[in-house]
Amino acid sequence: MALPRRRGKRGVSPDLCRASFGQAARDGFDFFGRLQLPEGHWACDYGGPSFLLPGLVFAMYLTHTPVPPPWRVEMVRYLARWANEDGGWGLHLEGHSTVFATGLYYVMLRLLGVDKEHPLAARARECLLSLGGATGLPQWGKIWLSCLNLYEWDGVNCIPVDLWLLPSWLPFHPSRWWVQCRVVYLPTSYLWSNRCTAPLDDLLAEIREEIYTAPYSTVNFRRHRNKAAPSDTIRSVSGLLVFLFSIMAFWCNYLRPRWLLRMANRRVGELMRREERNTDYNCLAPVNKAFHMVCAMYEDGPDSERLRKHRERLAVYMWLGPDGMTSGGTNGVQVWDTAFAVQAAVEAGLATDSAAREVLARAHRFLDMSQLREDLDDPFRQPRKGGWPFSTKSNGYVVSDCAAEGLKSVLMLQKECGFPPLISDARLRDCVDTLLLMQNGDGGFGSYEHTRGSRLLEYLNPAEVFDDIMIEYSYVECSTAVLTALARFRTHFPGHRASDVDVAIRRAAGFVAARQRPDGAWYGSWAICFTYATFFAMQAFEARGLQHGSSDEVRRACAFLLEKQRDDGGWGEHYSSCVEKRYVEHETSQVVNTAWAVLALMHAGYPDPKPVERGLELIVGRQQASGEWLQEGIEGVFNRTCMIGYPNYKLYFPVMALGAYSRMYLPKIDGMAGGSFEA
Ligand code: LAN
Repeated sequence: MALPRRRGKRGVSPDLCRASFGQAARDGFDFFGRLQLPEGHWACDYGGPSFLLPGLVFAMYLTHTPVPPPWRVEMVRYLARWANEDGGWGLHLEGHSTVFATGLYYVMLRLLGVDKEHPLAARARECLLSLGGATGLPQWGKIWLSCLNLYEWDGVNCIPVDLWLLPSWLPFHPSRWWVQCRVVYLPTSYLWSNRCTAPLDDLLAEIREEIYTAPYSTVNFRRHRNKAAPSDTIRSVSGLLVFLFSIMAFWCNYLRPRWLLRMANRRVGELMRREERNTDYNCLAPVNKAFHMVCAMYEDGPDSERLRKHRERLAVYMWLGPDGMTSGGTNGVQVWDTAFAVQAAVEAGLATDSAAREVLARAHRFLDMSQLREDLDDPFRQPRKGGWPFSTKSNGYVVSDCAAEGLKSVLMLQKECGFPPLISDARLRDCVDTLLLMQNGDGGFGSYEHTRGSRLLEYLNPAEVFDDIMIEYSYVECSTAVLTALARFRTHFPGHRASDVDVAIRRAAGFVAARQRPDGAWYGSWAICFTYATFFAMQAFEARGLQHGSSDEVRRACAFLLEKQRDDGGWGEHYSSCVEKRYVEHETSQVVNTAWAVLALMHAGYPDPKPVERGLELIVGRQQASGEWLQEGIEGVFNRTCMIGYPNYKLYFPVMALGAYSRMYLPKIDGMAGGSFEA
């Protein structure tokens, strides 16, 4: 539906805009509400990265866990749907073919019983060999293939279990690494140090001869330790690390006494069991889950209780969709999506609508149920009491912005929209206490923990395909989420740690301001890309009372966004923005980027409503009769290079943007001095 063109500074018919945007928001939320599950959250196809599913299938193969036949069919169908023209696969769904993805998927296909002459396998093999074969796998791929007896452990750089025996005050101790990295190197240190390798069966022997450009017995694996294929490499292993690897290898191979290895194995075993217990055998994410499963089999045997529990928890990662079956990046996006859905509905003024209230009441109950109510007896884990995780309570890891968005949503429901106080004030205060512990020295907030190590640790990053994975960093998105949650909390609880809260807000705002780029935008670490982060940053400025009229930074941000607005009124960012760290246009405008950009302008109080209205018109024009929006490009990212889908973003951010227009934005610009804007 196209709206009539508007004239004049504020256009001719704000009422018409107001009505049609309001209706579109209502229709959008009505559709989304129907997708809600009885527990109050939303299911989500959280696919995108290509190194997750193979790990789970390898773990099943290595632990003699049969893959149910319908899973096989659906996984193969998924791979067929997403193969590139050249027969290979990329690091993520939309990426160019890499050895990492093509090598792992090829082996996975073969283990699932696909014949090597099947066109899908034959083309993938051709692509893999044209990229140089499996010796070009990055370290994580080499680890998997070594477990499968398809590569030699000598060709994988050292991951000594001994690291976990070191005192934690050491500046490079694993407890100082980013938790996602730490939990991968915990089980892999066990696998590497104990050279865990499957017995060579007929199928594996065949695959050995299919994935290299030379016969297996002639490959010099050691020579390939420090290098991944050029198609895959985003950062090469540092000279310092190569040197350290050789010292560590000497230690592990010639000097380390057996008793020390046994002791370190025991320590790593304890830490692994602790992670399993604390996450109900889900583990933090599918990468460490798969490695843990293999370790459980080597440590406790194929019929152990531990392995049985792991097997039971495999399905939490599997997602069956129209394209087939894959693994999600986590066990879902439950809390995150639910929190934004609540905010979108409240922003759109739907909290008084009886149908929407039912949806919100269920969402509220889910948020109540998912709050983390107690800390863990684990010195490596960030205190979490009162916080929220990204997915479910059983995952159990607090994330700064998930806790913040959860807190904001509960404050909106309970304190502003008359929902019953399911969550006590004491529990809300706990959340704030936990958030305050997460602030970094630079004023910003990281993802799961506060930063514990130096940036110099990045020189020790052995993963060639990801950037910035060694430590927690402060992120603009997380910092803004926490800042705005604290600011909202402060209005309802002015007496709780007032000066701590004030100082935290001020420092976080300082961090966000300092991260503005010379072009006026902010770089987004968790979604694509500048529109996402700038949407957050504008909220940080708004929370401090800084708007277009009063802040140079805000004006520069608006100028950046306006410069990127396309002729059709929308914004469209390609995922290369994240990789290249500069704004790269998508071929077409994207509903999700458009929603973020107009939200940014609205939070900024941009005084001329025309660009906002043009963006919203594009969003309305793309809305289907059902009220939904269709899937466009992939939305999310992590570690700069790997994209990941957030398919619910297209369903609630447009609602938020459409709803914000008349509730938040028009009153704001109406109230501005003069209310006029000279273009
Ligand atoms: C996620 C998903 C959610 C995401 C947000 C909450 C959106 C973000 O604001 C903070 C970081 C967080 C929690 C996040 C961190 C990294 C994750 C867990 C992922 C992108 C999902 C998958 C990814 C994980 C790292 C995948 C495994 C790969 C490794 C390099 C270890």
